[in-house]
Amino acid sequence: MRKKRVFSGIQPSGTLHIGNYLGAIRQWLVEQKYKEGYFCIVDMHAITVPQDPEILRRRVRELAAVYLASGLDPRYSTIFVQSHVPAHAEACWILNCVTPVGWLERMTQYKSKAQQGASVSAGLLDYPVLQAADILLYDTDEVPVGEDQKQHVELSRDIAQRFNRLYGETFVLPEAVIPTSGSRIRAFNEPSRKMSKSEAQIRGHAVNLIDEPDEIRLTIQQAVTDSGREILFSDDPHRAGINNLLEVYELFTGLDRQAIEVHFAGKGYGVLKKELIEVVVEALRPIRERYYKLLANPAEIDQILRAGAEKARAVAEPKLFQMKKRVGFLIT
Ligand code: AQP
Repeated sequence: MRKKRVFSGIQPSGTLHIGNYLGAIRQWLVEQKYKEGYFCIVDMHAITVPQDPEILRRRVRELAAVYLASGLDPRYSTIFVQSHVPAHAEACWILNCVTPVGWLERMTQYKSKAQQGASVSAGLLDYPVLQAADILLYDTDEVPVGEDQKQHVELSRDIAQRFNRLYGETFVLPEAVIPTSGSRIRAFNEPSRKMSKSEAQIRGHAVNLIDEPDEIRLTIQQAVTDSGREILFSDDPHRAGINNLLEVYELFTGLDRQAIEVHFAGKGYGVLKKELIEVVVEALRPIRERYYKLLANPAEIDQILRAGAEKARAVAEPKLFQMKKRVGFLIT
């Protein structure tokens, strides 16, 4: 029986925060030995909004270092850069031609980003079709992502179904795998919103994966909570700040919710913040240390990315060939 195929990716569009780790990367590590994982650095997605070329190039390597430092092991998982596998762009074009524009205009991420930007690129509208190409080229079964990506993965399924109906069975229908806890880590300075890479440099917004202990301390100490006293998990939007701190505590300690509530019974928010700081500092220390060691040797990172792209191409190209045949391209 073939191993379960897993595909996921992150844009090299900023510094990674604990939301990216808890919502996505942490899940990638689950059973990586027993699954066939493809983990992509989606630089083509990153340029759907303006990027500084030199900074983008640097961030691609940094993101590769984060993947590796977090525990992705190239012996089991394929780590590669999206633009190194041209099949993604070609497949995207073919899928564009079976995707109604109305499907794309309904995407909430597009709508909110289009409102923010002065000029909206065609690439931004097309973002989810490129994502569908990423996923479908690998006959992906599972797509481990945070909650904000659920709609895009569902669209990938819709596009796959439409292509299969028009041209015959070609694609596996992927499933989004969204963690029950940690799927939407909130901004520490504004708990009504999600923690976001593009805002991670705003003071107090996020704990970044490579933050120094002092930065982690400051961000958590200043985290916005409410005027209540009880330390309990809750869906109440007015208590989103405290719930967010508890979720981060839960995920980094691995304790169950009831044990956490018992532990903090009768204690104040200050105690929770103090303990959370210790937990997060210790959890991120080994990742930060490995990250800087890896970055000191960029040639080794590049070699891992080259080998990853070769492995990815070996899977993506035959699939693209099949797509081309199905739609009627002449193969000479
Ligand atoms: N706050 C979050 N909580 C849980 N998971 C999250 N993800 C992102 N934010 C959270 C998940 O991380 C993966 C990478 O997504 P991304 O590259 O789109 O990251 P981002 O932080 O959302 O980046 P940007 O550039 O700042 O995008 P916008 O502006 O759209 O927020 C995905 O699996 C995502 O679900």
